[in-house]
Amino acid sequence: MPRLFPTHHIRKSDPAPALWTLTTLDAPALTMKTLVPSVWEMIPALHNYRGRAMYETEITCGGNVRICFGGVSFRARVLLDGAELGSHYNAFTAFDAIATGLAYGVHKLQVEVDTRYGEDSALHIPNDYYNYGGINRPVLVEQLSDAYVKQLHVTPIHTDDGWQARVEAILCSLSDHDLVCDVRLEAAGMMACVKDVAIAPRGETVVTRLLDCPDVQPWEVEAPVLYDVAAVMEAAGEPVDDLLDRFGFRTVEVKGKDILFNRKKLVIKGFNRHEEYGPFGCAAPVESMVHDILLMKDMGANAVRTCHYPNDPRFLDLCDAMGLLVWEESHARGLELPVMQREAFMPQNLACTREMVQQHYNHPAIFIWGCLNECADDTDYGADCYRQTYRLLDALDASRPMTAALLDRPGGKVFGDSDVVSINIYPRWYFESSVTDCIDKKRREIIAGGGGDKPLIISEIGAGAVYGYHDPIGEGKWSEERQCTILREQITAVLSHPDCSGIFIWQFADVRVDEEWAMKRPRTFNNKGVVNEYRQPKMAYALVKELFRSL
Ligand code: ADA
Repeated sequence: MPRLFPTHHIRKSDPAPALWTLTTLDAPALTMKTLVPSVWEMIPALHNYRGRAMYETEITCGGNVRICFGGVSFRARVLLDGAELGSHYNAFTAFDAIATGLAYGVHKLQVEVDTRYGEDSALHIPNDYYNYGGINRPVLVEQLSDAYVKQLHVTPIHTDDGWQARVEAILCSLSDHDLVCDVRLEAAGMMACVKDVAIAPRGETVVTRLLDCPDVQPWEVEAPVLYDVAAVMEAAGEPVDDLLDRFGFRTVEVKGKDILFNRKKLVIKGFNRHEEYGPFGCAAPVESMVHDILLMKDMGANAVRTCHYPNDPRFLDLCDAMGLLVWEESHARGLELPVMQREAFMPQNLACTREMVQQHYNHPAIFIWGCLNECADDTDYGADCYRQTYRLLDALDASRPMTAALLDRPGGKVFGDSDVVSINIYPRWYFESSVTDCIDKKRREIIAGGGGDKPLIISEIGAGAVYGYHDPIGEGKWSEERQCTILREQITAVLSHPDCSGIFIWQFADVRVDEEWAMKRPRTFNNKGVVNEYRQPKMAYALVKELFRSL
């Protein structure tokens, strides 16, 4: 996927053409040129379009061609020269489609995109954010040899003698014959050569080595030191393929009620951030990602939560490079029991969770995995879904803790099942209670539910304000003054509570919501941002900056 540094020296990997032709397949009928990546909601006639569209372009290539999509929102069917090559569900994870033995020349690439809600879509439902349509993340066209590095994972390990890196590469064959190759695994300047690795026809082989890495610096928020990791394949002395990435040396542990980052107690001062920017929707330009990180850090934040889905790897690259911890979570928000019981739910939830961890494993900034925000954890069926998802997370990555932001309601059944308990609370906004009383009440429920000995994160807390609406006398709801008064109590209470490991403010920026939510959401936006959808600061910006920097 397009990253912010080179990921290949050997493999030929180019961006797909930027201009595509979009044709709607439902009313209103429209054919026009558009930019990829983008969402069709920025086209005036399609501002509220929910339906299907065909995207079309031409690519010049041949041999083994791998087309990599960073994200298509939210159902995709890929066709090459009219024949179906692959399909994918979910806007927020990458996928590929591979054609082998293609004649060299110009080929027609089409992607049918579909945003209609339906029984077969359990994760994209009308929600308190907007489900956009389009090819929302970049597309790459790669030319592969008969074998390629499909995945490269590196795990930093801290021992009494210093740092090690466990490097694991998955090598994949596109050939009908047995292949043998040599593989070089490199991390932080250290290297291991593995000779004569056999890959079965159309099969995969996993190669793993543990490298001692002396003289490396740890990755810290204040000093985010990154190192290169690579897997390079050769056959008969000739280069075949390579995959490069970046990583950092750091540890994350849960000890009693604390989260330890590089063995020091972590206090989270974070924001919830939807990956969305003004008219560009969920195809947020990379420039806005840098700007968002600068704003969050300016306010004194050390962490961001990617509510409620995996983010663009370029945003994660920036967090790695600029020093912002990430709670990355798989896609789900507020799915009640009937949605969780849909046939599609668990396969889609587990697929998204698997793709997230596999694709983003190396980012040192990610310190915790999240899943299933505010789903039906108070039911036996729902609790079982949480447990299955936790089991998958644990199997995919034992090196990071996991959690889920749970809804503030009685009867939670999974407090004891995650490494960290996280809870979303809105005292003073949705109900009247002092913030401290609300946390104490929640703590009692968590203790009763078996999670009292774990760290507790307040994963959401906040209040709404319509940008520019002032009421200094009455501090009416939706005024910037009211938002400040509530946030002041919320942030102060959470950060001074002895049982809390930190806070993620809901939310960084205002986001568009689905029409179904319009009656509860002025402007059809969730207005709890401390900046609006164009990043214009509300009064709360200065308040958060004052509190995050002083508490
Ligand atoms: C929930 C949810 C968020 C948002 C928030 C709110 O906690 O997780 O997505 O909807 O409430 O604004 O009410």
